Amino acid sequence: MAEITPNTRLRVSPYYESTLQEGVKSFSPYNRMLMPVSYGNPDAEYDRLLNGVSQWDVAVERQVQIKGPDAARLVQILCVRDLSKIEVGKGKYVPMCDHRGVLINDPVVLKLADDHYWISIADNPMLLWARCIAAERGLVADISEPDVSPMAIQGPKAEEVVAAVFGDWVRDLKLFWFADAEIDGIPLKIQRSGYSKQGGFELYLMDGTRGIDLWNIVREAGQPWGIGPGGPTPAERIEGGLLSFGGDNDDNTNPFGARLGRYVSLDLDDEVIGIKALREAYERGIKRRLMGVVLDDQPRQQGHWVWYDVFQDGAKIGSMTNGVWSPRLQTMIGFVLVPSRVEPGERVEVKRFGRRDPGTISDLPFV
Ligand code: THG
Repeated sequence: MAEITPNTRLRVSPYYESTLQEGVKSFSPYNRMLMPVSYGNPDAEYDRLLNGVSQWDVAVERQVQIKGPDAARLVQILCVRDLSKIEVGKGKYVPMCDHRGVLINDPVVLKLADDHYWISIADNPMLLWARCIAAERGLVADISEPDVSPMAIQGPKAEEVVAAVFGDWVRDLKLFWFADAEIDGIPLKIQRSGYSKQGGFELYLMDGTRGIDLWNIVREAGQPWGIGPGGPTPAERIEGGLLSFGGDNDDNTNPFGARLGRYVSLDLDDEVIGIKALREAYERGIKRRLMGVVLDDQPRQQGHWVWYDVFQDGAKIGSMTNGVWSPRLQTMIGFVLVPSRVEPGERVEVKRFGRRDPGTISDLPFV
């Protein structure tokens, strides 16, 4: 097997050595970094996430820091969800669009101060985008990448572990609320967040030289609850209906089609990028949207990550954007991008491996 060489074009996470020690078996490229996605035992990793606690290197959730007199205005121009009422110490899940209203990111936005924000991004180069927009609009803000590397602690026992390390106060954090903390001189922010439906926290490490130390502290503290390594878990997030930006959308998908319509504020000022296009798209009606599909009687198969053609009554109507064995449904499931007229319960066929496998459209989430 050939190897990939991390370098300045493929940045290594501060937790990289720890993940190697834990026996990471598979990485996925994301924001020009490597995200650990498996440690070789997918069933154990899924089980820890659903029933225990799992420790994830998600430093690929890179931060775009926006600071300065026009910071709040710039962040709102970049995001199609109303952020005017967000308070310091809180965050929101927010779609970002281009001028056509096409989804170009779905970050968590954190407000650190009235003139200071972090945009915790999915896979797309939003630092360039933010700088470009700020310059073109003549806005005064410093836009940079701070030394910040999130680690996620996910699962029903995550709160026990994080409280054991940092104190019971973390239990009072509501979804996307965050606060400063320190352990062994390591500066960080703790937020109730994470890319799973099982609940948990993210520790935003603010000193990249201390990644291994932080990893070990959490690992040690988590022993009583059987903590172990993991990463964003396709089966769990697909069952739970979470969007994987870049995987489940294409260059024509708007937030409505990606099922993020509830995070769009259509009455925002026209200066917000994409909002005019979204108002028009909403008026016209949503052409295509993500739904679920449950395939009939399929044996457990390897997840597949190419888009497969979806047929109805012999005609191609859309694409299956992901597919995975569902431990909770005990069959193969996935998302499909199909015309909005297609309703739950309708029958379709998915062309995979040269066959057409029948399945039934389902609403999301699956569970
Ligand atoms: N954490 C942080 N940054 C991130 C992610 C993260 N950046 C990239 C990527 N993940 C962005 N995608 C998501 C997708 C879903 C959620 C968060 C980030 C999420 N959704 C909840 C849900 O759908 O149930 C809650 C959304 C709400 O209703 O407000 O949490 O994971 N730091």
